[in-house]
Amino acid sequence: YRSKRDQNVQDAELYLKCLQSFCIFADELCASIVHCHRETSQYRAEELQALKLKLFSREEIQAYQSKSVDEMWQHCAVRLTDAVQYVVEFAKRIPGFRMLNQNDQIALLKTGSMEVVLLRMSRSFNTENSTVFFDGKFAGVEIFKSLACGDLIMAVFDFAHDMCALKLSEQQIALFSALVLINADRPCLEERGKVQRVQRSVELGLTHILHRDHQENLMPKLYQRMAVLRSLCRLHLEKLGWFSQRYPLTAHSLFPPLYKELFA
Ligand code: CLR
Repeated sequence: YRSKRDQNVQDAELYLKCLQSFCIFADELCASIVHCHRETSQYRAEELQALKLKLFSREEIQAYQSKSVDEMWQHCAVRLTDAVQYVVEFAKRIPGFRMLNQNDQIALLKTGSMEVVLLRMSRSFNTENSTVFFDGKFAGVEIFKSLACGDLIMAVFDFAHDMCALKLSEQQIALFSALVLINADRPCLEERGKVQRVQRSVELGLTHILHRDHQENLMPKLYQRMAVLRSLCRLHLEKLGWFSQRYPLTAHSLFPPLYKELFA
């Protein structure tokens, strides 16, 4: 009886040790992903908070609305590519991402970078008046009128609104962004198993901080949002296809190379 009891005590100790080292691992992983997110977030949360009252004037809005379709597309493609560049930098700094082979890194960025940009948009979004930080001030949907893709813009704004309602912390956004990027279900992966292992560790990290924040109930909601992100990006690609057909010259020679490389 005694030896059985000793065995149980030993097992329990071992279990606690494992749990402890797992928590240290998860803590370190989270801390490093949060750090990468902070370093590459383009605008700091406090900075955005301070700019909230800077809105475009009626004249400025009219100036955007009277741009031609291809002029406004080009303008937005440049802004979008800026934002994508920060996401690429974020990805490159995630410890697990660097361990993947180059082709898989590119495949993940091709499908995930736009999703993370849209996820990050919720940080730059003011729900009180449904405006987003764009070109140095806060802009409503009407600014994007001349893009001629109102349905995409509405869907993107709705998504930002819904994301804000979850009131995620910067740490939760960081881990969620990493999970959106490192997704073993993406097409064209060469070493899917490796991606899956990295994905699992990020998932564990996210679970860990949600547990710590007593917000485990967020997990299913975040998975729902991932599906919405995927459909938004499909819509973005559809619109881009439509645009390139109509304005092949702009799409071919005036869009930023990175934008073309990732989305065309
Ligand atoms: C995302 C978070 C970044 C800053 C940033 C820069 C450009 C913004 C982007 C955010 C959100 C989406 C955005 C974009 C410019 C144009 C684009 C508002 C806030 C809209 C959705 C139009 C897309 C047009 C394409 C079809 C060309 O830190």
